[in-house]
Amino acid sequence: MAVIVAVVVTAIVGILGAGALLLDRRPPAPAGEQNGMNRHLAVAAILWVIFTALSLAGAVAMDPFPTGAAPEAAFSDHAFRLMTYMGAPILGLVLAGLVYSVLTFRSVGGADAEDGPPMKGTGMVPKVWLGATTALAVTVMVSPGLTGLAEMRADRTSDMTIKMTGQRWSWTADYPGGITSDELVLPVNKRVKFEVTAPEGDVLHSFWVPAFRNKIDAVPGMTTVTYITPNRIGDGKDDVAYRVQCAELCGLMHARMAMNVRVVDAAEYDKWLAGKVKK
Ligand SMILES: [Cu+2]
Repeated sequence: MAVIVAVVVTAIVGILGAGALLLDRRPPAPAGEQNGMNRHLAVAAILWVIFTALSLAGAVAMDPFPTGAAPEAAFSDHAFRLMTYMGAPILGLVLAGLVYSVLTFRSVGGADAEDGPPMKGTGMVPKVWLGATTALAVTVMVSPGLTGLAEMRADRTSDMTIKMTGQRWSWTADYPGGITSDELVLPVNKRVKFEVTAPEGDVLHSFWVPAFRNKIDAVPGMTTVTYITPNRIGDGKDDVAYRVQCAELCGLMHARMAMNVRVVDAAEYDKWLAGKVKK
């Protein structure tokens, strides 16, 4: 699916670029110069296609994500991949222009260091480019941006609620029944509603578990809500993706503002909870 999108995007950019060149109303250059220019553009266009294909191949092959331990993680991974594919033609274009210019137009020997002739006006190219890239950016904001967020937030049901409080520079997890913990233990495959906040007079923090991807701000005196369904057992001691990490620069110990996360099976969760109650 994403590959198809990438190919379609490349095609659209190519067609718009060609259209911009055709619409270019600058007075034609002398015949010899024009032929040279056409050759340069032709070689650069071929390089563009090659570099775009290489970038796409790299984007398809790479696996940049930490462990994903919730269905919600799939949304951001999908959006990340999509935008990487859409960025490939841009990277290809920049590389084509850069590499070709460096190889072809470099000064040789004692060539003079004077500026070239000034360029006046660039025709329709910048306008079409601006229009095309704006359209692409708006498209991504709407889908998967807004549609993905709406889909992710549609399900407001949950099996349990945990209150997360972020304060300089630690997290506290409050479970139902007055249980407080300095470790976030979650039963696998249970949908959790996180009510996230920070004490009055504190600063902004952000609740983020890399394995779940999503972040939500912890705002002093306000409660923000996010829903996660952990679906893979894991422990922050073995995999750093399982940790609550503050994701909003909040002062000196911001980087250390972390809490261990453990996703466990139902029996282990009950055992842990019973141990907490006894204390
Ligand atoms: Cu913080």
